[in-house]
Amino acid sequence: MMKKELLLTFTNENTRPSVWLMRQAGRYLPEYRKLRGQAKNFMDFCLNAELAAEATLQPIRRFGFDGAILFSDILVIPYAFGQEVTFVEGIGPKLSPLENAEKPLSFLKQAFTEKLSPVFDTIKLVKSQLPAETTFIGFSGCPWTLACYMIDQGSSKDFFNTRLLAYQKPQIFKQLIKTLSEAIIWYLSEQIRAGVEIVQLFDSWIGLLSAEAMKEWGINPTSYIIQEIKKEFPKTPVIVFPKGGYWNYSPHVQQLKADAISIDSSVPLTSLQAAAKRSYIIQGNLDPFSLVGDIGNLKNDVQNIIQKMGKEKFIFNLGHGILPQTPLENVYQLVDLVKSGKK
Ligand code: 1CP
Repeated sequence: MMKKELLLTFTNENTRPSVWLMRQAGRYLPEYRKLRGQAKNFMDFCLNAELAAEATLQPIRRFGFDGAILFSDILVIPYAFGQEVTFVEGIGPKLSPLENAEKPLSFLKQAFTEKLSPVFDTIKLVKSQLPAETTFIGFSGCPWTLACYMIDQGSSKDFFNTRLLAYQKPQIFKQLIKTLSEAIIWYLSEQIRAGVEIVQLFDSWIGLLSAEAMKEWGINPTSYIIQEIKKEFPKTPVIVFPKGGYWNYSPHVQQLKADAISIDSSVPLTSLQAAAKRSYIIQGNLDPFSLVGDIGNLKNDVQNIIQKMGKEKFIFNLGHGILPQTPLENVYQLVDLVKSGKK
C-alpha cells in the first residue's frame, strides 16, 4: 500500500512518481454527471457540502489517485465578492458586474465567511471518509486569474477588459489584486484549518501578460500569498500552476518559494533542471488530448514523461484539466502505468 507521505513529501520512496489529475472530478465520469443532476445549478453544487464531498471522493474510489482535490471552483471567490456567478451550458461562466473592486477585504470579510463556509464543511466531510494513504489537496485561483473572470465577467480568449484596466487604472487594479491576495490567504488558511494537506494555486491566464506585468500581477502577489501561508503553516506544501507563464522557471520558482510548480504541456521536459539540482518538485505535464486518444500513443507519451522526469521530485499530472471526452479506460491505463513504475 502507498504511504500517506507520498504526495506530502512528493516521493514514493523512489519507487514511482505520485499521480493525480487536474479536474479529476468532472463530466467524463458517469457518476459525476448523475450527482451533478441533483443540484439546480453548478454554484449550488459547489456549495453543497454533501454533493461536493461526494464529487471529491468519486475519482479516488474509481482510480485510487494519490491525491484528492477538493471539489469546488475558483469562481467561488468572485461569488463571495458579491458577483452573481452562473454557468451557461456550452459557453462557460457568466458573472455580474464587479462592484467592490476598490473595497478592502475587511469590508467584505463577513460575506466571505458566510458564503464560503460550505467549502470548509465539504473539507471536513471528505476528511472523515478519505483513505489514509490519499493526500487531500485544497486550492484557489491566483489574484490575476480571478481578476480576469471578475472584470471580464466570464470566460474570454484574451481578457481584454482586464488587461485594459491594469494599464488604464493601475491604482484601482493594484487595490483589487491586493484585496484578492488577502482574500486568498484567508481562504487557503481556512481550508488548511479544515483539513487539506497541500494547496494548489491556479494562475490559468498568467500567460497573457508581458514579462514585466507577469512579475507585478503574477509572481509578486503569488509569492506574497505563499510567504503569508508559510508563516502560519510552514509544513503545508504549496503547488503553483502558472499556465503558459513564468518563462525560465527556475529563478522565479526560487523567488516564489513554492514547493512545487505545475507545468503545462508546452514546457519541454528537457529544459528542466535535473531533480538532484532542483529545490522544488515538478508536476505535469501530459497533454489532456493525449488522454483522449489512442491507447498505444498514450502509453508512449506517459512512458516518455516518466523516463525524462524520473521518480524523484516529480508528480505525474496533466498539463491542464481533463477533458469531458476522456474515455475511462484511458484513465485506468494511465494510473496503472504510473503506479507500476515502469520506465
Ligand atoms: O458542467 C460542469 O460540471 C462544470 C465543469 C466544471 C468543473 C468540473 C467547472 C466549470 N469547474 C469544475 C471543477 C473545478 N474547477 C475544479 C475541481 C476539482 C478537480 O477535480 O480538479 C477545479 C480545481 C477548478 C478550477 C478552475 N475553474 C480553474 C483553474 C484551472 C483551469 O482549468 O485553468 C478555472 C479557470 C475555472 C473556471 C471554470 N470553471 C468551470 C469552467 C468551464 C471554467 C473555465 C472557463 C474558461 O475556459 O474560461
